[in-house]
Amino acid sequence: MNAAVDLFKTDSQGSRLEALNAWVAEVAALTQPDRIHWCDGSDTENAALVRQMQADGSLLPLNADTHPNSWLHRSSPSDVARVEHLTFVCTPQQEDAGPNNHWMAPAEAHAKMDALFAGCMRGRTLYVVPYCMGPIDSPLARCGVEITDSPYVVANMRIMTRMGAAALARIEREGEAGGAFVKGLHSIGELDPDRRFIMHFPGELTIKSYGSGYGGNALLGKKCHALRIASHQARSEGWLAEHMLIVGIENPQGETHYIAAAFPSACGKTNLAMLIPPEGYRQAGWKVWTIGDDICWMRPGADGRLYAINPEAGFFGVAPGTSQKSNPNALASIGRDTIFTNVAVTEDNQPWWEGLDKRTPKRDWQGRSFDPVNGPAAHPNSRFTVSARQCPSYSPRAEDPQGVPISAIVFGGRRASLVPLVFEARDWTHGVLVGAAMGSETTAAATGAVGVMRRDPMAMKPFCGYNFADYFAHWLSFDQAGAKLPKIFHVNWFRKGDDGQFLWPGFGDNLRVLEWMIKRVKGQAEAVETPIGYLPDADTLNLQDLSLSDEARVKLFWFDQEGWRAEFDGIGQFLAEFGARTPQALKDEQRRIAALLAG
Ligand code: GTP
Ligand code: SPV
Ligand code: MN
Repeated sequence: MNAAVDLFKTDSQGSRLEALNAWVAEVAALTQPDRIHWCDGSDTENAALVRQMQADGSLLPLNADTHPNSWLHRSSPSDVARVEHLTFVCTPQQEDAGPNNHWMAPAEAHAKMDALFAGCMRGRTLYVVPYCMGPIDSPLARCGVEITDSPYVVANMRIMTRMGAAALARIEREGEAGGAFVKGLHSIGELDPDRRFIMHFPGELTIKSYGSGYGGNALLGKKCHALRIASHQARSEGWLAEHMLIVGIENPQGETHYIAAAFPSACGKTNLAMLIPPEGYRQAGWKVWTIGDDICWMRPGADGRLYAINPEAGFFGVAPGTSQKSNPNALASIGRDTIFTNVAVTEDNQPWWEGLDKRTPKRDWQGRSFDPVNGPAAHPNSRFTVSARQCPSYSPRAEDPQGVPISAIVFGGRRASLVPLVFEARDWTHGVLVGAAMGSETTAAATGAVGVMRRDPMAMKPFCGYNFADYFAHWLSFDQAGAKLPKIFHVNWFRKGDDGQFLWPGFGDNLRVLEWMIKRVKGQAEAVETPIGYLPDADTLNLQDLSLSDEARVKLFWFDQEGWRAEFDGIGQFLAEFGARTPQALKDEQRRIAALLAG
């Protein structure tokens, strides 16, 4: 073992892999922890961590009768969401990060971060967290090691990834064969928003995150590795790392189609991934299988189709709005062995959030006695962390090392007006434009204003680790001879009527839209051709047993030429922001449709 590590009390022998030991030693020398703990992911280790967090108050036990082995964590009130303005992609050339990312030169970023990390773990334990994104035996999976001083992060990483001894063994095997693992260094620091940065060094497969303990800022396997670093790796290796759920739809004939869907944060991925079919569909024998709810890694298989895995092993889901009615599978998943972050609690110490039920909570997310003048009881970005295995609809195919074949890719956002319920892209190039042109109203998943419409290509605005123009080109490059690519669709569950209410019931009823897509994939449904793509005609989408208003029946299926003309001006301006790097094929596609709309 490396000599520098011996300066500290360690409770294991470290790794067989010299490169890993050397990195841990280097980080320990910088951060000066009192102890080093190599995580094995065992139940014993987790129980000890939980005991320790209970003792220091960072985990509060919830009602053990209703929610066995479940915990509440209250984060620092100024640390409740991803911080996009403090998130950087550090490439040697700024153009490689693109206008879609905040950029800092690597040397400057390292210097800034190393100054923050210097001595920051004094009095703390440094945890070495080996993890694998994807099934341990999958060729599509990739490994990383997160070093953190937060036991809460360790406990969450254990649920969200394949963490511990098996991951370490794969890292050692791959390392000895010359392969690399992603290095993520994290400290909660002082949880000071003025001393908080999330830095990515894609060329070095390195992440440095300081000053936050929350979600995507701190669980480095998730957005930092599986999207920002992985998107960069995927580009050079010929695959895609996407902010997408993966769901399997089994029809009454027993045939399952897998659909991958990209919606921005807090726009319905978890809900669609765990959908419960409407009554009539259930009786007819439709089933829904959850593969993943947030991230999808896909690559072309030998047969030309795209095969996808969920790199995660758990769900870090939005709590507010989750109810027996909206998402019974999520509710069934979180009845035990769950970590809740920033939810409220009831009189008898059960977790509670807005939209759960009619009870009045006793304490809000900050532990104050609940008073509506202080705002919602649960923070709008409060979350549950739970193993995917606890989800009743979790698909056995989620553990398939080869992944599942994707029949359709869906893009969508929150659009109160203009955008119809569903339309289909003409071909792959048009589909890439549909993804690139996505817009959505912002949500509480990131700090900043809520409800502001912004362009969020492929739901990757906060997560693409390189220039969007190159990313669009990478997407276009999959259209090759022999490729059997999925059809591409766009949906909008969030269209509002004149009264400001949603026109579409959403949730389980979204299956009606997925059924239409599958029929289109099989060449079995009619559609109306418009300049923006194919729309269902009102009788090919099954609206049986739905009480839709007349306004909904019109607006959900309406192509508003006038409105789309203005939208395409906006899309043209957006693509122009990426200058000469924007692929010509994408600009041509935008112009072709704009010309049709003008006619
Ligand atoms: P991230 O985990 O942040 O990436 O979010 P997500 O995309 O998984 O979003 P999620 O499924 O957690 O939904 C976020 C919010 O949207 C919740 O409050 C849901 O109740 C609401 N929502 C989800 N699906 C629908 C829908 O079909 N219609 C409507 N009206 N609301 C929905
Ligand atoms: C998102 O914001 O898209 C999330 C939550 O899934 S976080 O893990 O914080 O990124
Ligand atoms: Mn997400």
